[in-house]
Amino acid sequence: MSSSQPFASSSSSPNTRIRRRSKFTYKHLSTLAHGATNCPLRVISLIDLDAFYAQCETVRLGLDPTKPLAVQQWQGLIAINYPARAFGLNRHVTVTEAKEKCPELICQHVATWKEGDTQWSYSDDAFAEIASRKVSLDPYRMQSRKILALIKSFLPADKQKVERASIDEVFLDLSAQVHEIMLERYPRLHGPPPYNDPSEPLPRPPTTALDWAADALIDLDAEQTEEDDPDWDDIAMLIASEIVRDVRKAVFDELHFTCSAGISKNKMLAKLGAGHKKPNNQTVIRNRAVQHFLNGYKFTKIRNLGGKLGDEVVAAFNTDTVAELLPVPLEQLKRQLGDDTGSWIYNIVRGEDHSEVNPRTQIKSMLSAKSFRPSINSFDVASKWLRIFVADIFSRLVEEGVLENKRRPKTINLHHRQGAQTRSKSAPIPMGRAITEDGLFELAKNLLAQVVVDGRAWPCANLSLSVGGFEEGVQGNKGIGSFLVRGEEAKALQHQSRPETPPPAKRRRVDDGGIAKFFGGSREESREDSRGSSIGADDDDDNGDEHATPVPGREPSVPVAPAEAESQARSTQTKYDADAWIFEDGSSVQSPPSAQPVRVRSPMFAYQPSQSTDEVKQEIVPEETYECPRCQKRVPVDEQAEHEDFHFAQDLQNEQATPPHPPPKPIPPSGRPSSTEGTRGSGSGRGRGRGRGRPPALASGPEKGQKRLAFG
Ligand code: TTP
Ligand code: CA
Ligand code: CA
Repeated sequence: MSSSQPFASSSSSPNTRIRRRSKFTYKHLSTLAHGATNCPLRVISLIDLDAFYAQCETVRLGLDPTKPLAVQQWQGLIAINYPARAFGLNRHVTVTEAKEKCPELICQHVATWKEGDTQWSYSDDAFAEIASRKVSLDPYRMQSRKILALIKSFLPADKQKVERASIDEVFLDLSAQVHEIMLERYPRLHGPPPYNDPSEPLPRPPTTALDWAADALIDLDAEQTEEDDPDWDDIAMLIASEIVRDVRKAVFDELHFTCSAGISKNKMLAKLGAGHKKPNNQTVIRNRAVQHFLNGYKFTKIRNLGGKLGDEVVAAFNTDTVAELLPVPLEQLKRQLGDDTGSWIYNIVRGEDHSEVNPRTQIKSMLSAKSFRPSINSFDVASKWLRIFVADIFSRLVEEGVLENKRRPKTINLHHRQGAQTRSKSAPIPMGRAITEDGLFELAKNLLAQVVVDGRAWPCANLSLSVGGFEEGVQGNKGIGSFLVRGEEAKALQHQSRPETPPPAKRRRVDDGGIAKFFGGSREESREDSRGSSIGADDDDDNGDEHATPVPGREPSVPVAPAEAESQARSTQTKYDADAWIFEDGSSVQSPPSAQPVRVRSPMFAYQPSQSTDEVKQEIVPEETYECPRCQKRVPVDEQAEHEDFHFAQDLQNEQATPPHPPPKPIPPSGRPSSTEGTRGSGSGRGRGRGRGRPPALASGPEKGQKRLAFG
């Protein structure tokens, strides 16, 4: 499909004689300078690292890059370098199968945190210790950041637009830089336009052959010929391809990574182009080659069409190819897919995509998780994992500038899975003081304590901790006052490392966003439910807004399982959507479904008075019980451990939520509690009656998960 045939210098071609004027105007040229998304001269590139994790390991270990290497995670392979791919290896083979096919294969296991560790490390035994270890992607993130920094340093500071699209991909909008170079090379373009009219066409470019060097050039559309003289869009692509070639060379020379790139008029085409010829190649899709290029594709390979939406379109039109979707009229697409989505698809299969390269893509949440096989059974063990999650998240927060107070998360969330039930607890991260690792750990333990207080915490099959609701640091106008921090808390700014949590009554007011985040948490929880077998994944994600430009008329696609699948690493592969992970779409977590009535749900999170002794008295005394020495209640023998955990949790909470401040007032059942109290959660619902000596249940209602069904 590609050829590197250069343009012929063809001033004598009949076509040229007819078309002496450029298709483009002075106005078009000036919009190029501003990177306007509707500029017909626009140039976008996607750079994607080849076999990224595998290259990271090769570089880290100083190995010969021509030797076959795969990155192992437990018994699966998650990245395979190109020399190994030559043996027919892919992500669907196990380590054993891979070694049979390629005996000299180097299998490097990913770095892991070991239970109780405060730092990840590489270990030869990691693959056998799935129960006590958790995968760390830090080494790859570190390389990713280095590469990104290098790319940015290579491009002119005032003309660059760089969007990190995933751990190993960046989009570049090269329009402004290309514009500058065009004016340097072709001073005639400086104008002014004839009659001072910007809608006048530009002069034709010189008819010299364009040197595409080693680029893979996509063949032109049927009605176009290479004999046609180039127009300014071809020149713009050529200049962009030179820039990208230089960037790739710098990445290789300085960091020893190879990458592939696509260069075209928009993000969608650039992304397809990057995957067109790998490894270590760049593919140029000129405007005159777009339809020819796209016709050969299944639309399910197009960005945003890899998942559910793509499946819907396939089902609706009984085809998965671009070529067969082209004849479908716009009206029919709209009728079957809705106006917005229909128009979007109509344009996409014609190569039209006006989404912006968004340099402000920022992390919205960070998550660290582990599935336990076998399940874990005590607060103690769970705390050790929380310690790891916190260390993991904290190191990412540091990278995010939390120490300098550049950005900080507002909430911390814990998801806990026991059998089929997942429970989530959430709390605000106190403002007005620095976020510390110890402080986060205390908050996390407190959330776990709330789960334990609810009862039925063990055995636990999955724990995940996340922080979210990032906002800019408290600076300038957005001062302390705007957070309603009281005097003594304001003073605490000077005692930045105090980890303890102020009691709810004096916490910063949590805005609607607080509750929204909490709802968000619920949705994330259901997202996990929908993951099926991939629930078992270790997870350690930074969620940004990869889908900054979601498909119109659609909820952003639900993120799919990230890299760290455990034993079923392979099963996640089928669910993987290159657009939707690492920087998965965060918005399903961020935006609450407006239909869900905050007011009705709030009482579930209400702070409960610590003693509601009436209810406790109603407990049923089962036969095999023991008397708890602390509360003199009779507890079923088989629940002794859980009951002790309950006291432990309660102590912990008391420790964290006692004076200097007085405890908050109980919320009257009919009253609408403040959202601060709400997020404090049902975990404080001590003293409720659930019988059999268990920690009593929330007087105001069932578990959050059950209640949610009523509105879901
Ligand atoms: P990709 O860019 O999809 O793949 P790749 O870089 O390994 O190979 P290619 O040359 O084809 O681009 O993913 C980037 C990294 O993400 C990859 O090196 C490992 C990780 N990853 C997973 O852990 N699980 C997956 O299912 C996929 C697809 C990638
Ligand atoms: Ca890649
Ligand atoms: Ca990639």
